[in-house]
Amino acid sequence: MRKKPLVIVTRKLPDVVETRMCELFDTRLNVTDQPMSQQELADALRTADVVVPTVTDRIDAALLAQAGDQLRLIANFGNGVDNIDVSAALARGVTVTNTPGVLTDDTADMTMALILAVARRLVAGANTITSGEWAGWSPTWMLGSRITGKRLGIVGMGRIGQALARRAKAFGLSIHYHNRRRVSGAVEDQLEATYWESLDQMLARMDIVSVNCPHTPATYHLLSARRLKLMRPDAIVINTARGEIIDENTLTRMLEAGEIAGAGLDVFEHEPAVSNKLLRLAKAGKVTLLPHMGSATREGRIDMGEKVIVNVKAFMDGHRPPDRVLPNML
Ligand code: 8YV
Repeated sequence: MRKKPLVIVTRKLPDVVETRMCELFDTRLNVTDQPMSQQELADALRTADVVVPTVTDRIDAALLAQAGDQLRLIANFGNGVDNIDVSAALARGVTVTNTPGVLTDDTADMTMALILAVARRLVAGANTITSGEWAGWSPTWMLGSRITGKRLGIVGMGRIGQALARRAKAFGLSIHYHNRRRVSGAVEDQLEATYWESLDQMLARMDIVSVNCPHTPATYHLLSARRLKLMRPDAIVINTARGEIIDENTLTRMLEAGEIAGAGLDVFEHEPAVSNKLLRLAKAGKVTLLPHMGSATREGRIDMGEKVIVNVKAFMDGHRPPDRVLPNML
């Protein structure tokens, strides 16, 4: 009988996913869920046929240079692959797959939740109750901003951007977007979305800006200091994509100075570190911060695991895995 492939999983996955993986493959799990050190990752790349990493594992070119010839597949548990130097992997003949599609709705829901949380001061309001500070209703207290009728600028109109647009449209926001490629007329019509070829021009006119593009070398600090300064002082910024897409230092300074009204951030430039300045802004009720939970639903994490299994199984059976990451996606 053919030997089962050795699959090393770097973090704890949902039980049903781990059980199925153990049935199908010679699987090494991480029962403690402690993130692997770079040394442990290097050992995994030297031993396994397949490595299943997550966003917390940095698999860069230097690490890949230490991989053994037996390594054939990196099946990322996650949609974004900025934790992996995909070009270096492909150059070594290692296939990379991800888990697109199954976390679209959950991430779009969380983006909408952050828009509402920031505009309507959800966390600050809830905190007045738990801190015992609430002395009763008043006509001019805890006022936020209405979102109905406001302009939402979506940076990145892929699956998640479009899912956000559908939700936001139902909330009465007008939909604007910037994307590398303009989406089809049918999609634009359905979403009643206005395309902005110039990101600069769009940013200058939006009430709410949401980042929904992948982090690639081309999108690193896409919302640079220069671009952030184009935004209106009463605008808010939402990011459920990757921290690196926004110049976080500049955003923080502008929030402190009142040059941007608020922010809802689920991701940070140096995760899991969050700067003291952002923490102070959160305490002051100017920003809502979440610990990278955009896709964190039980259902989503099982679906992501199933995608990983399908990719590994297809690859090991000699087929093309459905979610290969190709150079033109980077
Ligand atoms: C995941 C994500 O939690 O899939 C992604 O790109 O950002 C998250 O929703 C994480 O990446 C899992 O590795």
